[in-house]
Amino acid sequence: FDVAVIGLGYIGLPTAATFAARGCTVAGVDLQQSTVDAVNRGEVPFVEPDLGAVLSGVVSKGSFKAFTTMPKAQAYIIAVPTPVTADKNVDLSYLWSAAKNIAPALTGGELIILESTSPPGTTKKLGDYLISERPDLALEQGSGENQIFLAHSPERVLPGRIMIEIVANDRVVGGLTNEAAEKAKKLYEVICQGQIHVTDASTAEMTKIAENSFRDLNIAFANQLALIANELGIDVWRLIELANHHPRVNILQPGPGVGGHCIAVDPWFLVGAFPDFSSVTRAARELNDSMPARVVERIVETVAHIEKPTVCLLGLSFKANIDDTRESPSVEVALGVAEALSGSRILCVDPHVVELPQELAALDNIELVDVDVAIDANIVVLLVNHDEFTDIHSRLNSSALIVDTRGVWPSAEHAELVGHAEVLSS
Ligand code: SAJ
Repeated sequence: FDVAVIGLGYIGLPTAATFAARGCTVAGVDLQQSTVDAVNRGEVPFVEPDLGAVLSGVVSKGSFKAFTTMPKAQAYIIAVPTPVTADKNVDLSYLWSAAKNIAPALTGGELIILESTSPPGTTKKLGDYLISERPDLALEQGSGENQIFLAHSPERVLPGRIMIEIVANDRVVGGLTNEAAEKAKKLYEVICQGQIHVTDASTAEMTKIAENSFRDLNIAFANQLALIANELGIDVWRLIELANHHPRVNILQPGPGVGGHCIAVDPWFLVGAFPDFSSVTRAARELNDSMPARVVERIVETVAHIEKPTVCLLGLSFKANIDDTRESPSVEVALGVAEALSGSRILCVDPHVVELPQELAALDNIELVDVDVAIDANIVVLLVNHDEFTDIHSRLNSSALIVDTRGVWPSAEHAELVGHAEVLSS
């Protein structure tokens, strides 16, 4: 194969399909037999616009095939998860398992690219690991036929826009050697229409972590403003809108917390590696992590006068217009409300989600329902700004209590905590 992509998830599968669509012969590798089977039928096991059409095209053309075992390839792209553990330490077990499987397939001359976001120094560790498994190979420039080429090229695509951004975005490519970086650049030129910036591996690793830590910090600042605006009785959305008219200010939006596998995870790589120099990053992370509990508190306070209120939660995914509920602040809010209001019915609505995530399905006072069933609840909480929810405001019962954590619905008279807690009429 020209390229083997290891990890057929949200990043690996689109990457593999895009290389195959651009004329490469591509192998996809995943430990899950069910994922491999689905992919070989041309089916995408998650929701991502436009991926299905590209995948079924390359599978039926025969330029892409998935395996559970490691094939031989000229280039290996590693796109496995690099999550954090409960105590916020990086878990590189998927990476080491991929590396263990790649090592015996190498013959010398291969390019190995780490795409997974990783703490600084990981690409070097990966290279050293491969050489420890295969002492007949070498990393150093000028080692001849036995040389293997290690590079880091962090993915930067936004879920929901992956098939566009994988081609259009600029890429950063960092090599353990110049030769490795140049080879990686050449490979990405096959799919990438953006600029490809060449650097060393550590800089590339830090670039990705800096981008996501910056976004987390900016969202934390917005959330901090929401808490302060609540104390002042002013509208945080209006406040941010006005501040953003300044030519050099661009504050992001407050919300019920930061979810997903990137922004809520990657800053911990910095904190873990450099605890003495990352107090700002840590504070931002902790503030964002505290938001779901604050939303739960707001909901509980708002319905305090109602016995066994019915609660409608709009949105379960971690952000708008996607189906991904992993690390979703909405799921945390639902769990918190279910615990705090144990005698109540909690009705979750999400047009993109077909079944309750496991941790919610285990509870007996939570249901996933159609919006028409939930709309008459005592309190309606907007957690995700899915397009489908934009106009629901006008259909709500006039006595419904509303908590809008995303600032989507018409501005309330008083902004409270995160967004508006507004009594339409009482
Ligand atoms: N969020 C807010 N307020 C905002 C923006 C986002 O509360 O103003 C929340 C979202 O609701 C969500 C979370 O933050 O819960 C993260 O969403 P996101 O859209 O900011 O980012 P992701 O996780 O979907 O994708 C990010 C992107 N990184 C940056 O924009 C710097 C993407 O380009 C990366 O490729 C991706 O992380 C990744 O894989 O690292």
